[in-house]
Amino acid sequence: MRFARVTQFIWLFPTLFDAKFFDMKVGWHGGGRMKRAFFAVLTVLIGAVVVAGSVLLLSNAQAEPAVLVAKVVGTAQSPKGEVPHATVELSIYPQRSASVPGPKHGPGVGIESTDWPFYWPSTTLELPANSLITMTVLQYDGSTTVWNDYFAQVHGTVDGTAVYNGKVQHSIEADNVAHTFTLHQFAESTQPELFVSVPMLAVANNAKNEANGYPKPQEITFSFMTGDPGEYVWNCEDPCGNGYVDFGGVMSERGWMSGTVTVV
Ligand SMILES: [Cu+2]
Repeated sequence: MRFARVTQFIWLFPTLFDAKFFDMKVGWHGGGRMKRAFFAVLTVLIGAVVVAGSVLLLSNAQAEPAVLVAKVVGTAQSPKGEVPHATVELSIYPQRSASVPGPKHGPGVGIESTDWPFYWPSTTLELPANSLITMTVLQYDGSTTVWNDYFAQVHGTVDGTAVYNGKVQHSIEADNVAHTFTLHQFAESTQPELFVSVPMLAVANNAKNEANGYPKPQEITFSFMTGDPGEYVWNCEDPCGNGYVDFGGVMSERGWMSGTVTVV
């Protein structure tokens, strides 16, 4: 939309820069060569400003937190033998605070965005290929009942389980889900299929806040295997946004409840 606004004005430039039009309006009668040079420089300068402005507007609209690169910590035994082992640490906060500034953008989220939950410090993840990935999530938010019990179950991890505060489980109660980490994408011929979905256990809605302004978090750990390089997306499948059945707002916002996973 913003880009369209810029392009609406581009057609005006030939009229404005037409020498006759310019002479007529401001009565400038310099030498022909000088005039051509002047308009050539002016056109290039305005073109540069238009391009720079468009790039700025577009990149701002799609602004993303910095890429969070998984940390390779050694090797691990996996169903595929000994492979690199990498870890990723994320948190889920119910709202921003002085200690957790949260995402800086959010088109469509608006000024109310301070009260919306988000994954932190980034939703743009980069994982090593053909590796065992262990994700640890500190989850500080309360529950919003998941619409589909499937997303209260653990899918796609190494043994189909996740560890909740030290306890190994295949699922949690549907009304005790705060969010999900659901990694997916249609498999294309150039990349393997990768599907992982883990429900994030909710903090009790009456839990007291600690000194940092958040309640004691739930700790969720799970491991899965990556295959060859590929581009994937992930999102939360627990309705924590607004709009139609609460799947709007932050649910569809990268930097909040949606993101990308690049396997390299
Ligand atoms: Cu969510």
